[in-house]
Amino acid sequence: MLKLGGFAVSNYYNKVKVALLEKGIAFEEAYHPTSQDEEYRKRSPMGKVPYLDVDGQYLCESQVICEYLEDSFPQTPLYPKDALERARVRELLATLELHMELVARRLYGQAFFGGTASDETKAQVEKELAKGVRAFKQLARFSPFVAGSGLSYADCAAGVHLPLVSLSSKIVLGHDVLADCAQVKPYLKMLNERPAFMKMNEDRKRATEAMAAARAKKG
Ligand SMILES: N[C@@H](CCC(=O)N[C@@H](CS)C(=O)NCC(=O)O)C(=O)O
Repeated sequence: MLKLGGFAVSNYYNKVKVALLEKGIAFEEAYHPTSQDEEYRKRSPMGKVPYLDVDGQYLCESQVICEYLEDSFPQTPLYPKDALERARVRELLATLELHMELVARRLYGQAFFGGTASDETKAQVEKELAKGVRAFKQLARFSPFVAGSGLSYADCAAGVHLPLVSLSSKIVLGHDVLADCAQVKPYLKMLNERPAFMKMNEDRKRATEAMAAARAKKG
C-alpha cells in the first residue's frame, strides 16, 4: 500500500493527502518530521515533507507525487482532458506555489513560530506577493473550481496554500493580501465542505494542536 510520509501540519503534505482522498486511493500515513539526517534524505533528498513510499521506493516533491498518482490511478481524474485546460491547471499550480506560497513562506517564522522577519524581508515579500496575487486573480476562474468546472490539483494546492498566504500576510504585513479577492472566501468554504477536505482539515487541526502542546511543554 502507498505510504504518505510527513506530518499533517504541512501544507504540501496536505495537498497530496487531499488528492489521495479525493481520488479514493488507499494509503497509509507515516509520521516523519523534516530532517537533514542521511537516513531521511534517502526518502526525501532535500529533507522536506512530504514523500511517498511506493513499495519501498521513494518519491519526493508534492507535484511530482501528484503526477505519479494521476499516471497510476487515472480513475477520478484531477486534470481535465483537454491539453490546454490541463496546462491551465499547471499554470495556476505554478502561480500558487512559486509566486505566492514560496514568497509568503518567508513570513511563516514570524507568523507562526515566534521568529522575526526583517524589514527588508517584509518589504521584498510585500512587493513580490502583490505580483503573485495579481497573477492569481488574473488566472483563477472560480467556476466553481479554481481552474474551471472540475476539481483539479490546483484546488488541492489552493485549498491548503491560500489560507496560509492570507494569515501570514495579515499577521506580519498587517493586511491580508487576498482581502480584495472576494471569491476566495466562498471558494474555500465550498472546498472545505467536501468530505476529503473536511478529513484533511480535521487531521490538520489535531496535529497543529498536538504540535503547539509539545512546544509549550518544551518551554
Ligand atoms: N517543493 C516542495 C515543498 C515542500 C516543503 O517546503 N515542505 C515543508 C513543510 S510544509 C518542509 O519540508 N520544510 C522543511 C525544509 O524546507 O527543510 C514540495 O512541493 O513538496
